[in-house]
Amino acid sequence: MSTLTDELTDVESSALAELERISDRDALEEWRVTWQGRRQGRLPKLLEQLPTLPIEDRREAGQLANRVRTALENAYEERRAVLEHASVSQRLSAEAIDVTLPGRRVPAGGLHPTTQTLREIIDAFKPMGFTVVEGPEVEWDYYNFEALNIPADHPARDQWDTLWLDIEDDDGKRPLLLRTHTSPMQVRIMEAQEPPIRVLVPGRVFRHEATDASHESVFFQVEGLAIDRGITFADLKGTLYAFARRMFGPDRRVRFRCDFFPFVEPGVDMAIDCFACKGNGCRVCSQSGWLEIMGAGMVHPKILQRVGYDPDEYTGFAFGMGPERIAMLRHGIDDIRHFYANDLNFLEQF
Ligand code: FA5
Repeated sequence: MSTLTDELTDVESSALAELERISDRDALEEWRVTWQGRRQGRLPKLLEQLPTLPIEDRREAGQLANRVRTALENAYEERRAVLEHASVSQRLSAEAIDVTLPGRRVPAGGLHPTTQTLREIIDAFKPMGFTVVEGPEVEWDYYNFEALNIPADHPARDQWDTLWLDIEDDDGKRPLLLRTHTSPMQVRIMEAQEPPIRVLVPGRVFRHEATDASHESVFFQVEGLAIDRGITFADLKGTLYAFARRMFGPDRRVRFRCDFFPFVEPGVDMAIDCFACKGNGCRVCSQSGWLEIMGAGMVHPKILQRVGYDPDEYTGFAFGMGPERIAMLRHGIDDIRHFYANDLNFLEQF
């Protein structure tokens, strides 16, 4: 009898002392198995001896055994709660967010300067009734040259160094190329619809050129076309003048000089007075006081005839400009190659 009660008291104090020192959940589980484990636990092993005691000792030993078992169970639960709490607060402090730290910046994307300029050009023409149409970048020789009064042996082809594609249509008569300008869309639009026409055609064009500070081999153009009864050169001038003032400011002066493009007659190049030096001559305008911004002219009667319009009934004008060159003028950019070099130091300025 005395041995079992001694052993029970001994188990109680040893187990509780050991429990005090436990600081993690694995050790706690080990403790539970050692002392309380159903088969091999030290307390259950002692309890197995109870029925072997003489009947007169059994009651007292049974009460002690119950007390020890309850004490161990309570102590175990208490320790488990303490450890649980510690691990939660440990985790919370590990995951804590310092709300006083400055936030991380989300890098914001932006529109490419060419896109911004294209949109501004379009916005300047919109109030005058122009709508936007796009066309194919891979084009037939026919639309890029032939239909624009530039036959195969015409010297004007030299003006547009062309990237030819190694593909032809079935009868080998219509070679394909990467369009050298957006003017082919003039013909495609006139073929597809009747006047009145007022369209803008923004798009990428390609030239087999060595690049330099003002020439890219892949760049953008915006074509404009207006066809109706009674359109005169005065309309061309008035429209482009209104555009220049919307785009470059109300004080702009405009200059038209004769120029040659086989698909217009007469043809002009249009310049605005240099906004950097107000026409006095500076680095931006190469000391000339003027900035050339586009080619334009009255649509050639032969082209009107080719698409089935009567040139005595309908007339119109067309123009074509390079948005990168316009963006360069407006922002003082000294090299067109910055536009497509994908350098964020450049792009983030816009
Ligand atoms: C043309 O391409 C004609 N299709 C424009 C036209 C349309 C005239 C309708 C008459 C009627 P040009 O080759 O000059 O013309 O190019 C027009 C504009 O594109 C130029 O004023 C310039 O702003 C831009 N440009 C031309 N070549 C380059 C280049 N290599 N890099 C960047 N921009 C260019």
